[in-house]
Amino acid sequence: MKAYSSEFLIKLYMTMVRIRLCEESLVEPILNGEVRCPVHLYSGEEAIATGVCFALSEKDYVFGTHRSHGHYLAKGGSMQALVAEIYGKETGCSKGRGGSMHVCDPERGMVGAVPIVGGTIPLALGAALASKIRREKKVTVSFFGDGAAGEGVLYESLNFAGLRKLPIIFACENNFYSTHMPIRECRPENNIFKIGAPFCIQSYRVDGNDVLKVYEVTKHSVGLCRRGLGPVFIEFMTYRLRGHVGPDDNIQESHTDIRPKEEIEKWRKKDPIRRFQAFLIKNRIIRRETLERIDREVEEEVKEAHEYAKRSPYPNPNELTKYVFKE
Ligand SMILES: Cc1ncc(C[n+]2csc(CCOP(=O)(O)OP(=O)(O)O)c2C)c(N)n1
Ligand SMILES: [Mg+2]
Repeated sequence: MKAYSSEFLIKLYMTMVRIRLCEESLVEPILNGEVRCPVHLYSGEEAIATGVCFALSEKDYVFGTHRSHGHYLAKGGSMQALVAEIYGKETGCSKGRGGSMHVCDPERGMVGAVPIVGGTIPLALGAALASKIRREKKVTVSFFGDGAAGEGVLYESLNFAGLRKLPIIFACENNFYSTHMPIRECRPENNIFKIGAPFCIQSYRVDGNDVLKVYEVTKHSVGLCRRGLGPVFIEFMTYRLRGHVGPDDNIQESHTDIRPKEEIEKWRKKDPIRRFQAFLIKNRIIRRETLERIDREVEEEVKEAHEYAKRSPYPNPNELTKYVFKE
C-alpha cells in the first residue's frame, strides 16, 4: 500500500464519520414525523462516496441518485444546507423544494440527484460530452445502484461513452438489493462490472467498504479519464445497514425488509468506518482518543445542522413556482 499522510487519512475518516452521524441523526426526526420526505439512508456505504470524491478535484462533476446524502457531503456540500433541505426549509440546498432526493451544490461540482433510477446517467454523459468538447479536462462521476443495471439507458450511455471516449466514470454501488429485490432474482449472475466490456470500457470491481481501495481505483480511473483514456466502469461491492427507505422499512406497520438477519450481521462486521478505525489504530497512525475527539466534533456539527434547519423558515407558499422553468 502507498504511504499516505496522517492528515489525509484523518480527513478520509472524518468525512465518513460526518456522513454516518448525519445519516443516523435523521432516524429520530423521520420516526417522529418532523421529516416528511422519503429518506434513503447511506449508512454502511460511506467509503464509496468518500474514496471516490477524494480522488476528484472540486471542479469535477458528480451526479447522484435517490441515496445521495453521502455523495453531496463528500463532494463538499454544506451539512446545514443538506439537513435544512431534508426538513423542507428555504435555507436547504434546493431551497426546500426538493427534499432528500434532490440534493445539489453545483458550485462544488455536485450537479444533482434525482429519484428516477438511472435518471442521472444520461445527464452525467451530457456533462462529460460538454467538458470534452470544451477541452476542460474535467472528469464526471455517475453514481448509480445495482438496480440501474436493469435500465436500458445505462447501456445506451455506455455505448455512447465508449464510442466518444468520454471522461466519465460509471460508479455502480452494488449493495445486492434494489428496494427489496435481491440481485440473484434479477440477474443470471452477479457480474455487473462486466457490462462495460462490449463497449470497450475499462472495468474494475472492488471492495466498496475499504475506503483506501475505493480511493486508489478511482484515482487511477481519474488519471485515465484526464489523459483521454476514459471511460471507466467501477463496481463497488457494499451493503446498506439501514432499510431501503427510512431507518428500517416499516411501511404502514408492515415490515418489508426481507434481508436475512445473518446477512446483515455479516456485513455489520465489515462496517467501513469500524474497519478503517481498526486500520488506523493498528498501524499507529491515529490514537483512539483522537478518533473519539473527531467523533465528538462531528456530533456537535450535526447537532448544529439540525438546530439551523429547525429555526429556518419554510418556503413562502406564494413562491411555489418561483424556480419552475418558464420560457
Ligand atoms: C425508473 C424507476 N423505476 C423504479 C423506481 C422505484 N425505485 C426507487 S429506488 C429503487 C431501487 C433502486 O435500487 P438500486 O439502484 O440498487 O439503489 P439502492 O436503493 O440499492 O441504493 C426503485 C426500484 C424508480 N424510482 N425509478
Ligand atoms: Mg442496490
